[in-house]
Amino acid sequence: MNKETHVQTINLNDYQTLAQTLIEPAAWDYIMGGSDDEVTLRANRSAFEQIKLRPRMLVNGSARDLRTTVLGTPVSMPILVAPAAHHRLAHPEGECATAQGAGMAHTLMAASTFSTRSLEDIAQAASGPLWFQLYLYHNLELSAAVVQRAEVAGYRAIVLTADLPVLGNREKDVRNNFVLPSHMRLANFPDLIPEPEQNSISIPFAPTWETLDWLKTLTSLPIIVKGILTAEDALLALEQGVSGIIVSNHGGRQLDTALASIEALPEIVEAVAGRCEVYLDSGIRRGTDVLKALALGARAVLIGRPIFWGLAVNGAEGVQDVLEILRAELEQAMVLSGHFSLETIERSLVKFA
Ligand code: FNR
Ligand code: LAC
Repeated sequence: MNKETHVQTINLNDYQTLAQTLIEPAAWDYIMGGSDDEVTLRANRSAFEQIKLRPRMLVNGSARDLRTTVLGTPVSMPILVAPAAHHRLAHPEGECATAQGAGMAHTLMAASTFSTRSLEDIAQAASGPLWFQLYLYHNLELSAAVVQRAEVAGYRAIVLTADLPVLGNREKDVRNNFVLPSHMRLANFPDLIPEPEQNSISIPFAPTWETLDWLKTLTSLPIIVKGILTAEDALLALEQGVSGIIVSNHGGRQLDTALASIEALPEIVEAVAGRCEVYLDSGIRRGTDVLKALALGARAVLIGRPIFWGLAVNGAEGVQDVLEILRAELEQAMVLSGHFSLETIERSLVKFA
Protein backbone atom coordinates (compact mmCIF):
# COMPACT_ATOMS: atom_id res chain seq x y z
CA MET A 1 0.00 0.00 0.00
CA ASN A 2 1.44 3.36 -0.95
CA LYS A 3 1.22 5.62 2.10
CA GLU A 4 0.24 8.88 0.47
CA THR A 5 -2.16 7.66 -2.13
CA HIS A 6 -3.60 4.49 -0.59
CA VAL A 7 -3.28 2.85 -3.96
CA GLN A 8 -1.97 -0.67 -3.82
CA THR A 9 1.39 -1.18 -5.48
CA ILE A 10 1.90 -4.92 -5.35
CA ASN A 11 3.52 -5.33 -8.75
CA LEU A 12 5.36 -3.25 -11.34
CA ASN A 13 2.17 -2.71 -13.36
CA ASP A 14 0.64 -0.97 -10.35
CA TYR A 15 3.71 1.25 -10.12
CA GLN A 16 3.37 2.12 -13.79
CA THR A 17 -0.32 3.05 -13.41
CA LEU A 18 0.31 5.22 -10.38
CA ALA A 19 3.45 6.84 -11.80
CA GLN A 20 1.55 7.97 -14.87
CA THR A 21 -0.66 10.13 -12.64
CA LEU A 22 2.43 11.78 -11.11
CA ILE A 23 4.70 12.50 -14.08
CA GLU A 24 4.15 15.34 -16.59
CA PRO A 25 2.58 13.93 -19.78
CA ALA A 26 5.44 14.95 -22.10
CA ALA A 27 8.03 13.57 -19.69
CA TRP A 28 5.94 10.39 -19.42
CA ASP A 29 5.97 10.04 -23.21
CA TYR A 30 9.75 10.52 -23.26
CA ILE A 31 10.27 7.87 -20.58
CA MET A 32 7.78 5.35 -21.94
CA GLY A 33 8.14 5.86 -25.67
CA GLY A 34 9.89 3.78 -28.27
CA SER A 35 11.04 4.56 -31.79
CA ASP A 36 8.95 4.60 -35.00
CA ASP A 37 6.01 2.20 -34.64
CA GLU A 38 7.24 0.84 -31.30
CA VAL A 39 7.40 -2.69 -32.71
CA THR A 40 10.54 -3.52 -30.73
CA LEU A 41 9.12 -1.88 -27.62
CA ARG A 42 6.15 -4.25 -27.76
CA ALA A 43 8.33 -7.21 -28.78
CA ASN A 44 10.37 -6.77 -25.61
CA ARG A 45 7.24 -7.81 -23.70
CA SER A 46 5.67 -10.27 -26.12
CA ALA A 47 8.93 -12.19 -26.56
CA PHE A 48 9.05 -12.87 -22.82
CA GLU A 49 5.39 -13.89 -22.82
CA GLN A 50 5.94 -16.35 -25.65
CA ILE A 51 8.77 -18.17 -23.90
CA LYS A 52 7.33 -20.88 -21.69
CA LEU A 53 8.82 -22.37 -18.55
CA ARG A 54 9.43 -26.09 -18.00
CA PRO A 55 9.18 -26.37 -14.23
CA ARG A 56 10.58 -29.33 -12.27
CA MET A 57 8.61 -30.73 -9.35
CA LEU A 58 9.24 -32.43 -6.02
CA VAL A 59 12.72 -30.98 -5.79
CA ASN A 60 14.20 -31.22 -2.32
CA GLY A 61 15.49 -27.87 -1.17
CA SER A 62 14.79 -25.01 1.14
CA ALA A 63 17.41 -22.32 1.43
CA ARG A 64 16.93 -19.71 -1.28
CA ASP A 65 19.93 -17.68 -2.15
CA LEU A 66 19.65 -14.96 -4.78
CA ARG A 67 23.03 -13.39 -4.13
CA THR A 68 25.49 -13.24 -6.99
CA THR A 69 28.41 -11.18 -8.24
CA VAL A 70 28.81 -8.94 -11.27
CA LEU A 71 32.46 -8.52 -12.29
CA GLY A 72 33.36 -9.70 -8.83
CA THR A 73 31.13 -7.20 -7.03
CA PRO A 74 28.64 -8.86 -4.66
CA VAL A 75 24.97 -7.95 -5.18
CA SER A 76 21.92 -9.29 -3.33
CA MET A 77 20.18 -10.42 -6.53
CA PRO A 78 20.78 -10.71 -10.28
CA ILE A 79 18.73 -7.54 -10.87
CA LEU A 80 20.50 -4.20 -11.45
CA VAL A 81 19.46 -0.63 -12.25
CA ALA A 82 19.93 0.23 -15.95
CA PRO A 83 21.59 3.53 -16.88
CA ALA A 84 18.96 6.09 -17.85
CA ALA A 85 19.06 9.80 -18.45
CA HIS A 86 17.16 12.51 -16.59
CA HIS A 87 15.84 10.88 -13.41
CA ARG A 88 14.76 14.28 -12.14
CA LEU A 89 11.84 14.00 -14.56
CA ALA A 90 10.44 11.53 -12.04
CA HIS A 91 11.69 12.88 -8.71
CA PRO A 92 13.37 16.09 -7.52
CA GLU A 93 16.30 14.19 -6.00
CA GLY A 94 16.82 12.41 -9.31
CA GLU A 95 19.66 9.90 -9.59
CA CYS A 96 20.68 10.44 -5.95
CA ALA A 97 17.36 8.95 -4.82
CA THR A 98 17.85 6.11 -7.29
CA ALA A 99 21.30 5.37 -5.90
CA GLN A 100 19.90 5.32 -2.37
CA GLY A 101 17.09 2.97 -3.38
CA ALA A 102 19.45 0.61 -5.21
CA GLY A 103 21.73 0.60 -2.16
CA MET A 104 18.81 -0.15 0.17
CA ALA A 105 18.04 -3.17 -2.03
CA HIS A 106 21.76 -4.08 -1.92
CA THR A 107 22.18 -4.01 -5.63
CA LEU A 108 24.07 -2.05 -8.26
CA MET A 109 23.12 1.06 -10.20
CA ALA A 110 24.58 2.13 -13.53
CA ALA A 111 24.52 5.93 -13.74
CA SER A 112 24.09 7.64 -17.12
CA THR A 113 26.42 10.26 -18.58
CA PHE A 114 23.19 12.24 -19.03
CA SER A 115 22.25 12.23 -15.36
CA THR A 116 20.51 15.21 -13.84
CA ARG A 117 22.68 14.86 -10.74
CA SER A 118 26.47 14.85 -11.05
CA LEU A 119 28.34 11.56 -10.92
CA GLU A 120 30.07 12.77 -7.76
CA ASP A 121 26.75 13.57 -6.03
CA ILE A 122 25.39 10.18 -7.05
CA ALA A 123 28.48 8.46 -5.64
CA GLN A 124 28.07 10.35 -2.40
CA ALA A 125 24.39 9.39 -2.08
CA ALA A 126 25.03 5.75 -2.96
CA SER A 127 25.44 2.99 -0.40
CA GLY A 128 25.78 0.30 -3.06
CA PRO A 129 28.13 -0.26 -5.99
CA LEU A 130 27.99 1.87 -9.14
CA TRP A 131 28.90 1.57 -12.80
CA PHE A 132 29.31 4.62 -15.03
CA GLN A 133 27.60 4.58 -18.45
CA LEU A 134 29.48 6.54 -21.09
CA TYR A 135 28.18 8.57 -23.99
CA LEU A 136 30.75 10.55 -25.95
CA TYR A 137 29.59 14.10 -25.51
CA HIS A 138 30.75 17.40 -26.96
CA ASN A 139 34.39 16.40 -27.51
CA LEU A 140 36.82 13.65 -26.57
CA GLU A 141 38.59 15.68 -23.89
CA LEU A 142 35.38 16.29 -22.02
CA SER A 143 34.45 12.62 -22.43
CA ALA A 144 37.86 11.52 -21.14
CA ALA A 145 37.40 13.80 -18.16
CA VAL A 146 34.08 12.23 -17.13
CA VAL A 147 35.61 8.76 -17.36
CA GLN A 148 38.47 9.83 -15.12
CA ARG A 149 36.08 11.55 -12.72
CA ALA A 150 34.05 8.34 -12.51
CA GLU A 151 37.15 6.33 -11.66
CA VAL A 152 38.12 8.83 -8.94
CA ALA A 153 34.58 8.80 -7.54
CA GLY A 154 34.71 5.02 -7.07
CA TYR A 155 32.62 3.71 -9.97
CA ARG A 156 33.58 0.11 -10.65
CA ALA A 157 33.17 -0.22 -14.42
CA ILE A 158 32.62 1.86 -17.54
CA VAL A 159 29.62 0.89 -19.65
CA LEU A 160 30.04 2.11 -23.23
CA THR A 161 26.66 2.36 -24.92
CA ALA A 162 26.98 1.21 -28.52
CA ASP A 163 23.43 1.46 -29.85
CA LEU A 164 23.01 5.23 -29.99
CA PRO A 165 25.14 6.54 -32.90
CA VAL A 166 22.18 8.87 -33.38
CA LEU A 167 19.05 9.19 -31.33
CA GLY A 168 16.20 6.89 -32.36
CA ASN A 169 13.11 8.42 -33.94
CA ARG A 170 10.82 8.86 -30.94
CA GLU A 171 7.78 10.38 -32.56
CA LYS A 172 6.02 11.18 -29.30
CA ASP A 173 8.91 13.47 -28.41
CA VAL A 174 8.82 15.04 -31.87
CA ARG A 175 5.11 15.76 -31.55
CA ASN A 176 5.47 17.06 -27.99
CA ASN A 177 8.52 19.12 -28.95
CA PHE A 178 9.98 17.59 -25.83
CA VAL A 179 12.79 19.44 -24.11
CA LEU A 180 14.31 18.87 -20.72
CA PRO A 181 12.77 21.46 -18.34
CA SER A 182 15.16 24.40 -18.05
CA HIS A 183 15.83 23.88 -14.32
CA MET A 184 17.26 20.46 -15.12
CA ARG A 185 20.72 20.31 -16.61
CA LEU A 186 23.18 17.68 -17.62
CA ALA A 187 24.79 17.73 -14.21
CA ASN A 188 28.03 16.11 -15.36
CA PHE A 189 28.79 19.09 -17.61
CA PRO A 190 28.15 22.16 -15.45
CA ASP A 191 30.56 24.36 -17.41
CA LEU A 192 28.92 23.86 -20.78
CA ILE A 193 26.87 26.84 -21.84
CA PRO A 194 23.40 25.43 -22.44
CA GLU A 195 22.46 25.69 -26.07
CA PRO A 196 18.74 25.38 -26.73
CA GLU A 197 19.18 21.99 -28.34
CA GLN A 198 21.34 20.82 -25.47
CA ASN A 199 18.30 20.91 -23.28
CA SER A 200 16.38 18.77 -25.69
CA ILE A 201 17.23 15.11 -25.44
CA SER A 202 20.97 15.49 -25.51
CA ILE A 203 22.68 13.97 -28.48
CA PRO A 204 26.05 12.33 -28.07
CA PHE A 205 28.44 11.56 -30.92
CA ALA A 206 28.92 8.09 -32.28
CA PRO A 207 31.50 5.74 -30.76
CA THR A 208 33.16 3.01 -32.87
CA TRP A 209 35.20 -0.08 -32.06
CA GLU A 210 38.26 2.23 -32.01
CA THR A 211 36.63 4.09 -29.11
CA LEU A 212 37.37 1.03 -27.00
CA ASP A 213 41.12 1.40 -27.69
CA TRP A 214 40.90 5.03 -26.58
CA LEU A 215 38.90 4.06 -23.50
CA LYS A 216 41.45 1.42 -22.46
CA THR A 217 44.21 4.05 -22.45
CA LEU A 218 42.13 6.24 -20.12
CA THR A 219 41.03 3.87 -17.42
CA SER A 220 41.99 0.68 -15.70
CA LEU A 221 38.35 -0.02 -14.86
CA PRO A 222 36.67 -3.00 -16.53
CA ILE A 223 34.75 -2.11 -19.68
CA ILE A 224 31.26 -3.31 -20.55
CA VAL A 225 29.62 -2.74 -23.95
CA LYS A 226 25.88 -2.11 -23.89
CA GLY A 227 23.50 -2.50 -26.79
CA ILE A 228 24.83 -5.64 -28.50
CA LEU A 229 22.26 -7.77 -30.38
CA THR A 230 24.34 -10.14 -32.54
CA ALA A 231 26.94 -12.86 -32.05
CA GLU A 232 29.15 -11.04 -34.60
CA ASP A 233 29.36 -7.93 -32.45
CA ALA A 234 29.75 -9.95 -29.27
CA LEU A 235 32.87 -11.55 -30.80
CA LEU A 236 34.27 -8.13 -31.78
CA ALA A 237 33.66 -6.91 -28.25
CA LEU A 238 35.53 -9.94 -26.89
CA GLU A 239 38.45 -9.18 -29.22
CA GLN A 240 38.57 -5.76 -27.60
CA GLY A 241 38.92 -7.42 -24.22
CA VAL A 242 35.65 -6.27 -22.69
CA SER A 243 34.67 -7.69 -19.33
CA GLY A 244 30.96 -7.66 -20.00
CA ILE A 245 28.27 -7.32 -22.66
CA ILE A 246 24.78 -5.97 -22.06
CA VAL A 247 22.39 -7.49 -24.59
CA SER A 248 19.95 -4.64 -25.12
CA ASN A 249 17.87 -2.79 -27.68
CA HIS A 250 17.74 0.28 -25.44
CA GLY A 251 14.20 -0.53 -24.34
CA GLY A 252 12.93 -0.27 -27.93
CA ARG A 253 14.05 3.35 -28.20
CA GLN A 254 16.64 3.03 -30.98
CA LEU A 255 16.31 0.84 -34.10
CA ASP A 256 12.68 -0.15 -34.45
CA THR A 257 11.98 -3.76 -35.48
CA ALA A 258 15.33 -4.80 -34.01
CA LEU A 259 15.26 -8.11 -32.17
CA ALA A 260 13.85 -8.32 -28.69
CA SER A 261 16.84 -8.58 -26.35
CA ILE A 262 15.70 -11.95 -25.03
CA GLU A 263 15.60 -13.30 -28.61
CA ALA A 264 19.18 -12.15 -29.19
CA LEU A 265 20.50 -13.54 -25.91
CA PRO A 266 21.01 -17.24 -26.86
CA GLU A 267 23.29 -16.62 -29.86
CA ILE A 268 25.36 -14.15 -27.87
CA VAL A 269 25.74 -16.46 -24.89
CA GLU A 270 26.77 -19.23 -27.26
CA ALA A 271 29.33 -17.05 -29.07
CA VAL A 272 30.80 -15.67 -25.85
CA ALA A 273 31.09 -19.17 -24.33
CA GLY A 274 31.86 -17.91 -20.85
CA ARG A 275 34.69 -15.57 -21.87
CA CYS A 276 32.96 -12.50 -20.38
CA GLU A 277 29.83 -11.83 -18.37
CA VAL A 278 26.61 -11.34 -20.34
CA TYR A 279 23.72 -9.27 -18.99
CA LEU A 280 20.34 -8.39 -20.49
CA ASP A 281 17.89 -5.53 -20.37
CA SER A 282 14.69 -4.43 -22.16
CA GLY A 283 11.22 -5.49 -21.07
CA ILE A 284 11.93 -7.04 -17.67
CA ARG A 285 8.71 -6.55 -15.64
CA ARG A 286 8.22 -9.84 -13.74
CA GLY A 287 10.29 -12.31 -11.77
CA THR A 288 9.57 -14.92 -14.45
CA ASP A 289 11.20 -12.61 -17.04
CA VAL A 290 14.35 -12.54 -14.92
CA LEU A 291 14.21 -16.32 -14.57
CA LYS A 292 13.98 -16.76 -18.36
CA ALA A 293 16.95 -14.46 -18.94
CA LEU A 294 19.03 -16.36 -16.38
CA ALA A 295 18.02 -19.68 -17.93
CA LEU A 296 19.21 -18.42 -21.31
CA GLY A 297 22.59 -17.51 -19.88
CA ALA A 298 22.41 -13.94 -18.56
CA ARG A 299 24.37 -13.40 -15.38
CA ALA A 300 22.03 -10.56 -14.35
CA VAL A 301 19.36 -8.28 -15.80
CA LEU A 302 18.89 -4.52 -15.66
CA ILE A 303 15.66 -2.58 -15.44
CA GLY A 304 15.03 0.85 -16.94
CA ARG A 305 11.52 2.32 -16.96
CA PRO A 306 10.28 0.65 -13.73
CA ILE A 307 12.94 2.64 -11.88
CA PHE A 308 11.28 5.88 -13.02
CA TRP A 309 7.94 4.52 -11.76
CA GLY A 310 9.36 3.72 -8.33
CA LEU A 311 11.04 7.13 -8.18
CA ALA A 312 7.86 9.00 -9.07
CA VAL A 313 5.71 7.09 -6.57
CA ASN A 314 8.02 7.13 -3.59
CA GLY A 315 11.58 8.30 -4.31
CA ALA A 316 14.36 6.09 -2.98
CA GLU A 317 11.87 3.84 -1.18
CA GLY A 318 9.90 3.40 -4.36
CA VAL A 319 13.05 2.33 -6.20
CA GLN A 320 13.84 -0.09 -3.40
CA ASP A 321 10.29 -1.46 -3.47
CA VAL A 322 10.31 -2.00 -7.24
CA LEU A 323 13.55 -3.96 -6.87
CA GLU A 324 12.24 -5.92 -3.87
CA ILE A 325 9.03 -6.84 -5.71
CA LEU A 326 11.06 -8.26 -8.57
CA ARG A 327 13.31 -10.08 -6.12
CA ALA A 328 10.32 -11.69 -4.37
CA GLU A 329 8.76 -12.65 -7.70
CA LEU A 330 12.02 -14.20 -8.90
CA GLU A 331 12.36 -16.15 -5.68
CA GLN A 332 8.81 -17.47 -5.94
CA ALA A 333 9.26 -18.39 -9.60
CA MET A 334 12.47 -20.24 -8.74
CA VAL A 335 10.80 -22.30 -6.03
CA LEU A 336 7.77 -23.03 -8.21
CA SER A 337 10.06 -24.29 -10.94
CA GLY A 338 12.22 -26.40 -8.64
CA HIS A 339 15.25 -24.13 -8.30
CA PHE A 340 16.58 -23.13 -4.92
CA SER A 341 19.75 -21.50 -6.09
CA LEU A 342 20.83 -19.50 -9.15
CA GLU A 343 23.40 -22.19 -9.99
CA THR A 344 20.84 -24.82 -10.95
CA ILE A 345 18.95 -22.55 -13.38
CA GLU A 346 19.74 -23.76 -16.90
CA ARG A 347 18.63 -23.71 -20.51
CA SER A 348 16.23 -26.65 -20.14
CA LEU A 349 13.99 -24.47 -17.97
CA VAL A 350 12.70 -22.60 -21.04
CA LYS A 351 10.98 -23.53 -24.24
CA PHE A 352 10.64 -21.08 -27.11
CA ALA A 353 7.13 -21.20 -28.61
C1 FNR B 1 17.25 4.90 -21.29
N1 FNR B 1 18.33 4.08 -21.63
C2 FNR B 1 19.61 4.60 -21.60
N2 FNR B 1 20.69 3.81 -21.84
C3 FNR B 1 21.94 4.30 -21.75
O1 FNR B 1 22.89 3.57 -21.96
N3 FNR B 1 22.15 5.60 -21.39
C4 FNR B 1 21.12 6.46 -21.14
O2 FNR B 1 21.33 7.63 -20.81
C5 FNR B 1 19.80 5.96 -21.27
N4 FNR B 1 18.73 6.78 -21.09
C6 FNR B 1 17.46 6.26 -21.03
C7 FNR B 1 16.40 7.08 -20.68
C8 FNR B 1 15.13 6.55 -20.55
C9 FNR B 1 13.98 7.44 -20.16
C10 FNR B 1 14.91 5.17 -20.78
C11 FNR B 1 13.54 4.54 -20.64
C12 FNR B 1 15.95 4.36 -21.15
C13 FNR B 1 18.13 2.64 -21.92
C14 FNR B 1 18.20 1.78 -20.64
O3 FNR B 1 19.51 1.68 -20.15
C15 FNR B 1 17.71 0.36 -20.88
O4 FNR B 1 18.42 -0.20 -21.96
C16 FNR B 1 16.21 0.24 -21.14
O5 FNR B 1 15.48 1.17 -20.39
C17 FNR B 1 15.77 -1.16 -20.77
O6 FNR B 1 14.44 -1.37 -21.10
P1 FNR B 1 13.22 -1.26 -20.05
O7 FNR B 1 13.64 -1.93 -18.77
O8 FNR B 1 12.96 0.20 -19.88
O9 FNR B 1 12.14 -1.98 -20.78
C1 LAC C 1 17.49 7.87 -24.28
C2 LAC C 1 18.93 8.24 -24.30
C3 LAC C 1 19.31 9.49 -23.69
O1 LAC C 1 17.20 6.70 -24.49
O2 LAC C 1 19.72 7.18 -23.92
O3 LAC C 1 16.62 8.77 -24.15
